[in-house]
Amino acid sequence: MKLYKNATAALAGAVVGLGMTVSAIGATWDMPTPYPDKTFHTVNIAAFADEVAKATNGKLEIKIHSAGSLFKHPEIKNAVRGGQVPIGEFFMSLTENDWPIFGADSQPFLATTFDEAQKLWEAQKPVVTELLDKAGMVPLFSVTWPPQGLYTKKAINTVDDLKGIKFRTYNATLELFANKLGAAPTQVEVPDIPQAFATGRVEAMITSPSTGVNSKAWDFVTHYTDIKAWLPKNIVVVNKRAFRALDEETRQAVLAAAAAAEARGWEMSKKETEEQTKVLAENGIVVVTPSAELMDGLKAIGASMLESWQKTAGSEGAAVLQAFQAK
Ligand code: PCA
Repeated sequence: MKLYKNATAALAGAVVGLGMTVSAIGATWDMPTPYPDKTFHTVNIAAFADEVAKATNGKLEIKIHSAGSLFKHPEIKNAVRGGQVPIGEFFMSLTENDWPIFGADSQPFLATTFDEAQKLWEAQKPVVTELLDKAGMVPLFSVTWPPQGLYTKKAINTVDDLKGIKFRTYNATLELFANKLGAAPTQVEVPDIPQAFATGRVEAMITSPSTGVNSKAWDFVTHYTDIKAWLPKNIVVVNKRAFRALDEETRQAVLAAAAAAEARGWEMSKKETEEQTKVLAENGIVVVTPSAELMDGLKAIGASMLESWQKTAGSEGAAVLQAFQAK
């Protein structure tokens, strides 16, 4: 049960399912997110929540529960879908087993620059919106992570150097990639990365400079190879019924704050790329430009994976790829 902000609200208040409190004064939305507070995505969402509160004069408050503290990351999508919480954030490609289109941004070497990532998002957006709509959700905004690089305990010159290594993964596509490399994949959520390395469950990972810095990667790896493999995104979605329950003015305020958050988030991500790569180097990690041989090997695997993804993603996948390539 919630604590009301004041007695008036308590008298007029009603709890409308877990995670949403409504009163004469306004509503409070509980928002689960998967990543720790210092993550730039979480910082951006905090700014979004502030903006919504200001624009609505406190009529809609969004209370962030970061780092999987309210719902574990893999449960967030269904928590929003089922109305247990009105709003939430998740890693888009985590849902790719249900919705292959959500995994387009994690296909190795399909979109490897911010510009391409933006075009891919524009191509995905109509299909993503439709799929979410059918599931009773509305997308609010999506922000990319910086390009994904390779963290290891030794120099990696060819794909063969990755054989047999215990590899931290975060979605089905990365798991497949690791398997194709001959590495041994294990799924680990971001808050658990340091411990997974410390206990030897994993020895290498592919992730952004941001997540490398947030997890203090210098404590457990020595090399960062800047392979710019893909730019995966997070998405913030809202439950359709909860959204419709807002008055028109509040809805418009949420949409305006969401548009601002998307633009701001992409800029933050660009800035992070350079700044956080520098922080890795400052803390003693050897930042490496990948060899042509390594990149050829990785890209060959990526090409075969894209082929099988196209089969799984069917006509929707073809439409997204076509729209992406047309841009
Ligand atoms: N950090 C998140 C997703 C992609 C990224 O850069 C992670 O490592 O799980």
